[in-house]
Amino acid sequence: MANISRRNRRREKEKQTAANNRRELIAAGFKRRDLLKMGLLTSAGMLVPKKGLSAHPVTRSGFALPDDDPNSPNTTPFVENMPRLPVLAPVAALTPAPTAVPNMGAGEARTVTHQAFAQFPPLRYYELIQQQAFVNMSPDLPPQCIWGFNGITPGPMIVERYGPLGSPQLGSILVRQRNNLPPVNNCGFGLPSVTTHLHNGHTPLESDGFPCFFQETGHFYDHHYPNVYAGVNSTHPGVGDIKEAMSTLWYHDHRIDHTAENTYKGLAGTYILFNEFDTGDENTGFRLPSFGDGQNPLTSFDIYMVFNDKVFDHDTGALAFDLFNTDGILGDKFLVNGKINPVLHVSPRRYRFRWLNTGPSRFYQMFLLGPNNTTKSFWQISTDGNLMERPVQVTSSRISVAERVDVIVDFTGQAGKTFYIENRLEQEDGRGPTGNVLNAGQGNKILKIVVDGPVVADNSIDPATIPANPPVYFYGFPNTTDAPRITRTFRFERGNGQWQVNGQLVGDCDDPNDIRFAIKRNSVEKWIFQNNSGGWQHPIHMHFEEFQTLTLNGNAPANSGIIERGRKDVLRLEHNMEAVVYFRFRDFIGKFPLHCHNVVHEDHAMMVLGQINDVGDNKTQP
Ligand SMILES: [Cu+2]
Repeated sequence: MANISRRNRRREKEKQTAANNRRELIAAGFKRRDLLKMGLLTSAGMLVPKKGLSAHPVTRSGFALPDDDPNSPNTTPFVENMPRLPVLAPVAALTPAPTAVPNMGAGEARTVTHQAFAQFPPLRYYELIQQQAFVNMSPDLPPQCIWGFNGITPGPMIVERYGPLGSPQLGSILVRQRNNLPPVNNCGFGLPSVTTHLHNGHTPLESDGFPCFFQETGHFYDHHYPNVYAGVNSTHPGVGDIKEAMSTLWYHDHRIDHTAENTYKGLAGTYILFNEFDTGDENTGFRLPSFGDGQNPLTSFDIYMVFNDKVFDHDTGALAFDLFNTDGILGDKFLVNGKINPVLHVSPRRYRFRWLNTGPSRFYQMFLLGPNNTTKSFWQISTDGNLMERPVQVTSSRISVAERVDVIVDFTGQAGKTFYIENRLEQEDGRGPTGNVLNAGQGNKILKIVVDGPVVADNSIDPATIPANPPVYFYGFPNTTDAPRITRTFRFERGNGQWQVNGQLVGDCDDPNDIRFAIKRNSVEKWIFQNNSGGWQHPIHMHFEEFQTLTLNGNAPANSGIIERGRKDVLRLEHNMEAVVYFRFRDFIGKFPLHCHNVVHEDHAMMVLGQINDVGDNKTQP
C-alpha cells in the first residue's frame, strides 16, 4: 500500500501538500464549530473546495472530501514482541489528601462533591499523570510524539477487586488524574483539555468523565470508583447484584469535540476487576486462566490486548490525524498494546485474552488463522467485559469501537505452530464495515502468536467440559421483566453533513439546555435505538449502566443467542437496524452522555447529554 508508482508521484505530492495544509489548522486546535465559522466546512459538513486543502477538491456530488487514503511508510511486521501492559501500583498517600468537596484552591478541576465518599471511603489510591512523551511503535518509524497516562500508550492497567459479597466498601478506590499536557506545541494535534471516562464503570457520575467537566493543564481531578455491583443502594442493599459484575473495562479521554484526536494520540488505558468468583487464579472460583503478576510468561495467562489502527505521514513517519475527515478515520497500520504488528510467544496451554478495540473508527472481526489457512475456534466468555451465562464456542468475534470480548484460546497440543489474529471484516471507509467477511488469509494479520513457550501446568477449566445444560456456569443474566417507567426512542442519523441524534447535534457545554433528558434514579427504562443513516454503522455507547437487548429488528435473540443477550455497554447499530434494549438506572445520580463511539462521529456531534435525578422526565424522543 505504501509503494507509490511513478505515475502517481505528482498526485501523491498534491495529497501530501493538502494534508500538510490541513494539519496546520489541526495543530492550531481548531474544532468543527470553528471550521464552520471560518467557512472551511460547508453547511453540509464537507471541506470547502479550496485549493491546497484537498488534492481532489470536488466530488461527483459537488462537495470536497479530504483525500487522506492512508499511505503510511512501510514497516516490517512481526519483529518486536507484544508488550504486556504494566500494572499500576497504588500509592500510599496523595498530596493534597483527597476531599469529598472539590479542592479547587489546590488546583482540583472537579466542581461536584463526591456523592458516595462517606458510604464507600476509598481504601487505595492511584495517580496517573497525563503527559507528552516519545515512544517507539515500530523499529521502522521515528519515535512518536504521544499523549499518554504516565507517558505511555496504552496507559498502565489498573487491577482491582470488588469487595466480597456483603462487604462492598472493600472495593473502593480513588484515582487522581493530573493533567501535565503541554499548553502549547502539541506535536500536530490534540487539545490539552481533558476529562477521563472509566468506560463501563458503575460510578458516581461526578467521577465518570462527563464530556463537559473540563480538566485543563496544571489541574488534577479525583475520580472515586467504589467498584460496587449495581443495586448496592437499591434492589440489593448493602450487597449489590452479583449478576452485574464487570471484569474488563478501560479508561480514556472524553473531552467534548476532541475525543477522537486525544484518544488517537494515546489517552487510553485498561482497568480490570476480579472478585471471589472470577478470581484471577485458575485454581479457584470459575478457574479462568491465572492473571499472575500480569508480566511473568510462566505464571500470567490472562492477557489484555488493546487494538487500534493508525496512519503515519508518508514523508516523515509521524503519527497523523485528519480533523477534516468526518466519516471516520481508518489506519493502514495495526497496533496491539502500542506496537505495530507485534509477536506474542505462548506456551501450549489455555489463555484468557481480553480484546479491546479503541478505534478510532474501524470495526474488526477477529479470527485465529492457523497453518495452511486453517481457522482455529475459541471460546467467547464475555460481552463488553461481562461474563455471559457460559462460554460459547465461536470461530470469530466482531468488535466495533470500544467493545470488548474476553476469550479462552486453547493452545494445548499446538507446540511449534504459529497463529495470527486476523481481522477479516472488510471496511473501506469510516462509515462502517461493508459486512463482507473475507476468506482465511485475506484479512489483516494483526498479531503473530508463536507456540514456543515452555510446557507449564494448566489448572484452568476446559470450556469444552462445561455442559450446555444447565446453561449457567458464570453468574447468569439479570431479569428483564420489570415494567419500564418509560420507553424512549433515539434515532441516529445524518443531518447537515454531520451526525445527529433525534435531529440534533450535541451542544457546546455552554447552555443548560444541552442536557436533553432526565432519568429517574432506581427506575427501569426501555430504549429504542434506530439507525436512520443508510450506509453507516454506529457503535452506540451508554455510560453508567449497561443494557440487555430485548429485540434486534423485531426479533428476540433466540434462547441459544447467549452472545446477543449478554449485558453490554456498546450496541453495534448496523445497517438500518432497530434495537430495543432494557436498562436499570440504580444507586447514583449525575450527568452522562449517550453517544456513537466511532470517535469521529462522536466529535462531530452524535451525542446526547442527559442526567439521572430523583424526578425524571417523560421525554420519549430526547
Ligand atoms: Cu457513528
